[in-house]
Amino acid sequence: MNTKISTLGWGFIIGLFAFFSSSIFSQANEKANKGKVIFNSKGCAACHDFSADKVTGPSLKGVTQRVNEDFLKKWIKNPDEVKKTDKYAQKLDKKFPNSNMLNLGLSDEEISFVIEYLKFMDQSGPVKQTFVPLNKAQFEEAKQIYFNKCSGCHGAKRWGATGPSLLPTSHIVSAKEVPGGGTRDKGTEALKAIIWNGTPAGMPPWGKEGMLTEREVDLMARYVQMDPPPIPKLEMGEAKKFWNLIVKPSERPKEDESNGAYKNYFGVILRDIGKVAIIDGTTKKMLSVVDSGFATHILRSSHSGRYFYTIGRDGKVGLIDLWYKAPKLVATGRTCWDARSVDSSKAPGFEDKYAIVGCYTPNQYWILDGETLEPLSVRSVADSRDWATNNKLPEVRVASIVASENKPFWIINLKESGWVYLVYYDNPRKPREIRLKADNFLHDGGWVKLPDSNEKRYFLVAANAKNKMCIVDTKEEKMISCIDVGKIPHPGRGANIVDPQYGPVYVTGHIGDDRIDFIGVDPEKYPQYAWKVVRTIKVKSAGNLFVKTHPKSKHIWFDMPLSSKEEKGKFVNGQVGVIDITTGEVKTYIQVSPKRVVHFEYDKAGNEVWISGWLDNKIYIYDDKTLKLKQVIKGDWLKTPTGKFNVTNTSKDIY
Ligand code: DHE
Repeated sequence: MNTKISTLGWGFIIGLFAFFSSSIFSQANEKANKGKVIFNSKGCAACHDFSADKVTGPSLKGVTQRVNEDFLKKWIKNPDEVKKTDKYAQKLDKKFPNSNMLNLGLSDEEISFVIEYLKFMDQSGPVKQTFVPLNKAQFEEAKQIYFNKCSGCHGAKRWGATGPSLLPTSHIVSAKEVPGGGTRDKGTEALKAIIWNGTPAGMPPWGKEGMLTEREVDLMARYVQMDPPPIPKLEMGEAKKFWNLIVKPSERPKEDESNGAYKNYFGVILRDIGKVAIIDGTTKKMLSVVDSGFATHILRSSHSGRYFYTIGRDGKVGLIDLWYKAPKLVATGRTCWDARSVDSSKAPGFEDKYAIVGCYTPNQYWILDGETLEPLSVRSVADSRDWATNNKLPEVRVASIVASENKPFWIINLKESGWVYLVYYDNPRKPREIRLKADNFLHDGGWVKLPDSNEKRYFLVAANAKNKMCIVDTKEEKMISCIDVGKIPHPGRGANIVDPQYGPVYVTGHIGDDRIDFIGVDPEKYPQYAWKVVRTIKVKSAGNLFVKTHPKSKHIWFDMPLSSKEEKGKFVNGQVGVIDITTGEVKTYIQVSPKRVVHFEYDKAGNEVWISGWLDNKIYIYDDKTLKLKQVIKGDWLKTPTGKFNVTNTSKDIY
């Protein structure tokens, strides 16, 4: 037999080999490509890349050579299970305390694609990311989008807070405290995927949900790889120019024209049009719509309930007088470029007298006259150093503020530095501060209300990126402790109930965890449970923002607006859950809307629960007893409702 192979024959064999190997290669490539899509879209890229370790997670460069494939499969499939026994996994957990490897619910096939991608990345050379910088006009546009949508979580200077740092290169201010950084290492494609799809840790799916277009996502992915712009000052002279007293107190109604109806009014934020609607909670009629600043954030009531204070994300503050038949804006001002909090003075002798505005930027707070909004004094908090390390910080924002009903002070919570200040306002032009150490990234919180007392003594605030709740004793003016809860606690103002087993508890949900935690809050009658998580209820999804109850109710309502979980191709963020206080279990889930719903408020009597259809421009009113839908409020004026504030519940801190 002639074993000689002709040149033509060799050519054929080589061709055949090339065909098979290229098709094997392209199959592998195809799998790796699918893996890349999963890696970017399911949130892996939020914590990992292929350059250096991040504070959020290890570099994955060389991972398929460091650990075997079997481990990788099990680890990606169910990290919590692996962590129970595997020493390597436990070591990883300790090394990266700012993040938990999450169970992303991937199928075996999806996991195999991700591993193919990891192998592919291991075989390729060092990753060099490049990006196309924005031109001036694009930069300005992106700067505005960043301010509108991103800076709250990631910081005006992009050093990170609730969300990771978005600086072009890694920066660590105080060891673990500022996670992430190094957007240039991540690269445009991974950043676009994260912005588009969101992450399981609570970043909303901005693109997928239609809140940013594809073009805007691309702009943002490139913007965060460029250096952040500087932030200008806003001082007394300028604030005085912004101040506008529309109706002097002496020219306002001498008597309540609503005949007491205002006590059941709701102030509803119409977020995207920068307005607030006042709705009569009894007749459900809209009474007026007033301007209130860009993406208005919250409302607070004065102690008497006569006035609503509004605060816009652009730092515009407003005063609405509810004694008018059609409630009216009577004063406005602007004291910050960026703000989230406002409150009124509530101590005896100071009712309705002063207001405070906390700024995100510049890092300061203002005391204003409560009936005119005239700026009285401003105090910088930029010098507040890290509570633990005493390091100077690039940014210190004023987060939540609450007013004491006993003593003339507000509690203000400094986000980045982790300090709580009790700001005495009895001398408002020279406020006195008592400073208490808590923990970093203080955000929202509320009062503890014990069933048999009207005294509000303890205040709980979330140190959200530290996964803690911190407890302030305002009587003793001291910090009790900061306790571990689930990932990224977000109580809103929280919920106070009496648990059948553990006595009085304060309830918080979590942005980054599918759990609702109950914290024991009665050190006198239930000392064994005080300041401990006594009950954890597993819920359908992470991404909770608000919980709510009422002293008359047997229910706690919780939403999931930041959930990126899908059921049958639909987000669950249109659902809310209801916990039965008597059993400590989830009683039911209610599909309120096909689209995202957020925030609850009870009416004055505690019979109805109002829920905002954020994206479908409706307010859904449920009967709290039967859990049945009672009424839907809609109208041309009702656009993107978010927070809702009942006058009685807000002025008296009932939650
Ligand atoms: Fe809020 C409360 C900050 C995003 C709706 N929010 C608060 C408080 C702070 C805060 C500090 C507590 C104020 C207080 O008690 O004095 N919120 C931030 C952010 O930094 C963040 C994470 C991002 C941002 O860019 O602003 C943010 N908040 C949101 C939203 O996306 C929400 C759902 C709708 C919106 O406004 O865009 C939203 N936040 C609210 C509401 C409250 C709130 C309704 C008041 C809850 C209450 O019942 O009192």
